[in-house]
Amino acid sequence: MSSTRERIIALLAANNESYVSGQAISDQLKISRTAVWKQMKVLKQDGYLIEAIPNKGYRIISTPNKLSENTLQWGLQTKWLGKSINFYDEIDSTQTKANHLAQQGCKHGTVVIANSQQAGRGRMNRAWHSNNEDGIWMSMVLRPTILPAHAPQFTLLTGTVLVDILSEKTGIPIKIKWPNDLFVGDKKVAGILTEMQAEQDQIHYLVIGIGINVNQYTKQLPAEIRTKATSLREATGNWFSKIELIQSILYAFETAYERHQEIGFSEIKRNWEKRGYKMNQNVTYHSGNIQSEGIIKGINENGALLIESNDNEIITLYSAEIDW
Ligand code: BT5
Repeated sequence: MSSTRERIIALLAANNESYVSGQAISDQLKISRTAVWKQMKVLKQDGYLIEAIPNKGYRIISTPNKLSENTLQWGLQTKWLGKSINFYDEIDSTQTKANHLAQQGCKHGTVVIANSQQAGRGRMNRAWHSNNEDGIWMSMVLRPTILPAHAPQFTLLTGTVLVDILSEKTGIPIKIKWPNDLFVGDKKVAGILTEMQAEQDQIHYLVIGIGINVNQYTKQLPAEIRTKATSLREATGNWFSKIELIQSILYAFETAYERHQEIGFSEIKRNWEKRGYKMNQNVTYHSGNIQSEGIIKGINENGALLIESNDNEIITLYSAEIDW
């Protein structure tokens, strides 16, 4: 269930250029006129430029998607994650910036967020299309005390957190395609990029990058990914507040991270396996030059994918091409 604030923003944003009367807001959201007025005041304090004309109503002048350090901090319920937010209107890549900050010794829980990225990247230097203000592009610096071999656990943890928040906010089923893609149906809606600096038995820092297509339409995406990608808006027809989403993700991530520190990986494994794309289904995979078939059974604590081969053997895949 979304908050009153979120519903007011959604209502005003849906009406775009036209005014929505205080009475209409009060009726639709089932809150008093005074409550509407109070919410508007808070929204203005929160950086929204709202025009209020007597006998006409309210409309948002400045883009409701506009993020800032203030709008992100306001209402953020975390203890340590995002207490330091580095916000950029435009940046090459939040991931690159977060790596630099981490090298300079920034605190555990530092977050870098940008409205748009000119050089967003995925794994193996693949491009991540994010030169627009309609998605969430953010990176988190973490300094966990676990073995470097277990770092992929955080990619899996992030996947489960994102699936839970995005499913709750959108009401649509979302799955995690191993290791780091979020899928709505057969289309990618978000990606996760985990990078780290470590020695043999110690992690100096992890940077977890999250990219989510939120309010763009597929036709705004480059031709090469248009048929393979989707956004929350495309999938639901609804506009979403990026601020609310980011705050929910940060809070849920912090909670899941602390739980992981406390009880380890077993719960994440179970959660992930419930949300895994094509779990218990047959897939073809290529490892080196060899092509085989098997059933996806789950993941292990190193983040590897477990596949049951035709002769009932469990195969552990760390990196393999899978014909999804
Ligand atoms: C990923 O890589 O999916 C990780 C994406 C991480 C992006 C975040 S945004 C914040 C932070 N800063 C950064 O610079 N990066 C992180 P990978 O699994 O390698 O997938 C890359 C592939 O996804 C590309 O080759 C395209 O096929 C596809 N792709 C690119 N942009 C996309 C988009 N906006 N939506 C859906 N698919 C996309």
